[in-house]
Parts: sequence; structure tokens; C-alpha cells
Amino acid sequence: MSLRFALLTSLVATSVAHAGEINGTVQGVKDLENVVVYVEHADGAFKPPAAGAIMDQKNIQFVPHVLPVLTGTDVKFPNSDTVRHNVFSPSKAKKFNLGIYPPGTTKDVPMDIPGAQIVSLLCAIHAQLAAFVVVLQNPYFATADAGGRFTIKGVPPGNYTLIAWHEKQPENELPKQKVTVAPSGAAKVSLAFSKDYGRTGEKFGQ
Ligand SMILES: [Cu+2]
Repeated sequence: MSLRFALLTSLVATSVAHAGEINGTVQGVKDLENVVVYVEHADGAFKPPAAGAIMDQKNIQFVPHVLPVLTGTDVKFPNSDTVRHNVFSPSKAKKFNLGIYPPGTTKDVPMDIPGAQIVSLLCAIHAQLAAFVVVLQNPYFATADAGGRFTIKGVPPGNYTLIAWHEKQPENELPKQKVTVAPSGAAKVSLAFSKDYGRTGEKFGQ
């Protein structure tokens, strides 16, 4: 076997031997696929993915609607649409304005702010474009699926606080849950929002 393959195999074996998993469900809002579940704090220094993360613009929408990233991640904003867009963020956490740019071009913004902070995204041309970058302290996060299920893999053993975030929920009402991750196997967690405050699109009558 090649050296590269041997190295890869040993890396995979190492990470599997020393990492657990957190999985479970979240409930209480209609758009569960827009809920981000994340570990509040984990010790260590984490390297953002070299490839960055993508917040696309397609059919006059941001895709995805919610993008969780590790602090320091370079977020790319390709215009994959047939019209021009002007992405900007009014958020205090990371104000920026990419200006108007045409289909087929891209711009990027490094999310060089500490987690956990929310960077909201809008388009100066189209009111219906709205999305969120959730900047997080550690890479242990997941977006729930439409049924509210989530899985966070590769979590080092330890005690953590898990938080569920949704764009319309007040910060002091976000559900939190203590969780203990064992060296292997899965810790099961269920989280629930106490009230549904609706979603972004609803304020535009969608
Ligand atoms: Cu636009």
C-alpha cells in the first residue's frame, strides 16, 4: 500500500479511537432545517477548512439559508444566479458590503471574529434575500434536518454544553443541554424551543 494511503488509514483510525458523537433531535419550530446545534465551548485550537465554506446565490435566494462555520473560515459568496446581487451584512459582529457583482463571479469574506456570533446577510437589490452565517468557536456543530435530527461527529470525550440556535429565537431563550461524550459511541440529546417565533421569510409574507 502507498505511503499516502497508510498515513490516511492511521489518521482515520486515530480519530475514530478518540472521538465520540452527539446525536439527537430538536423540536419547537416549523423550520427545523434552519436550526444549528453546536457545542458552546471546546478546548483546543481549531483550524478552519482550507476550502472555506460556500454561501451561494441562486434563484434569488441564498443557499443555504443558515451556514454554520468555525471561526476564521473564509466564506465564499458566488453569484450563481442570472441577475446581479449586492451581498451585505448590517451585523455589528462583521459589517461588510460586497457591492454589486454579476452572475458567474464570486467574492469572499473571512469570518475572522470570535464565536459564537451571528452575521446576518442581505442583498441591497432584492429584499427577499436573507441568510445567516453562524460563526462558532469549535467545529462541533450541525444543522438539523427537516425532522429535527442532527449528528455531530468526531467530538473528543468530555463534558459539554450543547445549544440550539434559530434566527428568530431570543438569545436568552435558546435551549441548552449538558452532555457527556464518551471515547466511543453516541451521546443522545433532545432539545426543544419553548415558543415558535416564526422564520425570516414570514416577515416578507412568504
Ligand atoms: Cu440580490
